[in-house]
Amino acid sequence: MNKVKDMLGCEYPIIQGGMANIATHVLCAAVSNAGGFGLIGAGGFDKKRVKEEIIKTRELTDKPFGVNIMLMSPHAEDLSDLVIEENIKVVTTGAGNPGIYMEKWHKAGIKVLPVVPSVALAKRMERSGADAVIVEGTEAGGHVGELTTFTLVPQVSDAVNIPVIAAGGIADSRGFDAAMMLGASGVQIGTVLLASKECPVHENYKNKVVKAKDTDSVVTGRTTGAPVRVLKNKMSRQYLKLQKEKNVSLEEMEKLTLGSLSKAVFDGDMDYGSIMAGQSAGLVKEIRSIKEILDDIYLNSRTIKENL
Ligand code: TUI
Repeated sequence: MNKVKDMLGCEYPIIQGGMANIATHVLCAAVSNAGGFGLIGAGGFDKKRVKEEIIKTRELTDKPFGVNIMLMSPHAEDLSDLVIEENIKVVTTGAGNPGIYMEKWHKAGIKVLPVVPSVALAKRMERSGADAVIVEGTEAGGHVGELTTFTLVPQVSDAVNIPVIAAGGIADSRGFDAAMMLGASGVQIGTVLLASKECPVHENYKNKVVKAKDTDSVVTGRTTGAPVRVLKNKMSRQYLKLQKEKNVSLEEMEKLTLGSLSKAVFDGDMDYGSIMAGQSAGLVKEIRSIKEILDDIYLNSRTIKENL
């Protein structure tokens, strides 16, 4: 018995990260079809686009899947209605507090799994009625908190009574096992999925993840209040340089990052694109199918094989 598998109705307690611009119906359906729990990453998409993604996902899989809502998006409110209208059963959230939507989502029978970067927020989410928390360490890619997965997961596990799903730095069965030992009932993965055959990112992005070594990621924006982990390139170096200079406006910083995720994802611009990826890129050595990746994590896990 596993609380996460039971709650989500999937074969493996492995859920896919939200991954703005990347987690479309293609990735979502591939993860769900491989036994994990796929999600459409709404990112900055509007209601119409996310609805199309939901429809297309349903054409590709009859397995359960969910929607990730990035709460900094200007469309978050619209999307909070869309998931009800479209009879979505699981919502994960990122980059904010989903408290204001919790009641209507629960009335609609939606399970709510917020991503949290601290014990305080995990406790607040439990009080607001969250069904589980996704505890994300700073090893993760994209928008991150300060604490590591290794220290945060056991602290949150001690502090809440709802299931804990560990995220940040997990790319293989060793990470999965470590997370389970720290008190998690499941994991969320993102970076390792970037290097999959099915992932709809530019080949340059996939190859950059495969080539990355342990020290190749960096967090930009820690001092401006928008910390984002990316793989190092000209853009990240320029950003960090500007960050150190006095009298550089936030607008100027934003100009640099504006549209930069799309540049990396769609155009394969590895110099000026924002290559969001986590520290686990250093663990990713080849491009595999999603099925191979999920089987490698779950079927090689000692906690599963030896029933620990
Ligand atoms: O959300 C993520 N990762 C993301 S979102 C994203 S899209 C983006 N693009 C450009 C700039 C910024 C974002 C890319 N990656 N992960 C989940 C996550 N949530 N990490 C940290 C948090 C978080 C932070 C603060 C969750 C809640 C929170 O609450 C603050 C409060 O109390 O309201």
